[in-house]
Amino acid sequence: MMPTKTKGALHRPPSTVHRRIVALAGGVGGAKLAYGLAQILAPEDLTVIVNTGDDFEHLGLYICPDLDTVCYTLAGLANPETGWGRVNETWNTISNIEKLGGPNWFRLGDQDIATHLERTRRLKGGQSLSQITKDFCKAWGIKHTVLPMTDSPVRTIVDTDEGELAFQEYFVHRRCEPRVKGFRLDGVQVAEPVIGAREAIESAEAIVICPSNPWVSVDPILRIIPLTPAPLPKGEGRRDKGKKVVAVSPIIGGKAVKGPAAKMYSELGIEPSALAVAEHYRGLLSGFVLDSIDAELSMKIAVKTLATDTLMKNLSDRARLATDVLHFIGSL
Ligand code: FO1
Repeated sequence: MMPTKTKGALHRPPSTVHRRIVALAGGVGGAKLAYGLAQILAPEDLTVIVNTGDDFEHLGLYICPDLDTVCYTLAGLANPETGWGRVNETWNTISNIEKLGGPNWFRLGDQDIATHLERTRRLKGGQSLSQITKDFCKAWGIKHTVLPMTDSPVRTIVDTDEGELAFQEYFVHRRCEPRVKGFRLDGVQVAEPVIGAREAIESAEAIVICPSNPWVSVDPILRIIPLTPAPLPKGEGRRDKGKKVVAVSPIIGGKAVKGPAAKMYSELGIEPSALAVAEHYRGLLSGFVLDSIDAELSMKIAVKTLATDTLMKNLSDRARLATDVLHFIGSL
C-alpha cells in the first residue's frame, strides 16, 4: 500500500499539544529545529540529545561545539550569522593568542572562552559533562532538557585521502577539503548512553532526528543510543509499541543547507539527496520530512513522508517547521 503523502501542515495543532519528544541534534541545523520545538513544547515534553563526537581539546580547553551550539541557540545567545559561537562577540583573547604565535584557526570568542574555561575546570574537578550541561542550561535560562549523548569521551575521526583527521581539524582547519573515505567514533566501544537518555526515549511518543549531518552528527548518537526499528506499518499484525521515529532531511535539492553533508555523500559514492538521507536511516524511520522542492522523491521512500518548507531562514521558520513535524507525528 503506497503511503499517503502529506503536503505541508493542513492546520496548526493547538499550542497545548502534549507530545513527549526526544530530539537528536548535532550542529547548526539541529540546533535550529530544537529551538523551534522548544518554542512549542513544554520543558517536560522535550529532551534534546546532542552529539559530542565533535568535542576536542584545544588551547588546553575542553570544547563541545555541538552542545554549545544547541545551548546557545536555545538560550537565544547564538551568533545568528554563523549559528555557532556567541552573538555580540569580541575576539580580544584569540587575537592576542595569535600575536603570541598561538593557533588562531579555531575562532574562540571572549564570551565563548568563559564557557570552555568553566567546563574544563569542572571536568578536571570530576563533574560529569551532563551535570555541567545541566548547570550551564540553568545559568543560561534554558528550561528544556539538554543531554550530551554520553558522559564518556568520544571523538569522530574522519578518514580521508590524506589519512585520518580529528573532526575539527578536518572541518575547520582544513575546511572540509580532504576527500572523505569513512568515519570512526573513537571511544564508542566503552561509552555508555548518558543517564536519562534511555528513560527519555522510553517515555517519548516520538524521536525527531533533526536536520543535522547524518554521518558526523546523527550517526554518533545512534551508535551510543541505538533506537529500536520502526514499528511495522499498521495492519501488519504486531501491535508494536515501538517509538515513532521521524527524520528531517538536512539536504534540500541535493545540497546541504550548511556544512559538508552533500560533499561527504558524493565522496562516499552516494548521490546527495533527501532520498539518500532516508536510505541512511532505513529501517529506523516511521516518517520522513523533506523539502517541498524534493516532493517527487517521496514516491521512492518506503515510509510516510511530509513535504514542506524545511529551510529555516528565521526564528518563525523554526517554529513553523517544528509545528509541521509535530503535526506529521500526530498523523503517523
Ligand atoms: N566553525 C568554523 O567553521 N570555524 C570556526 O572557527 C569555528 C569555531 C567554533 C568555536 C566554538 C564552537 O562551539 C563552534 C565553532 N565552530 C567553528 C563550529 C564547529 O566547528 C561546528 O559547528 C561543529 O563542530 C559541527 O557542527
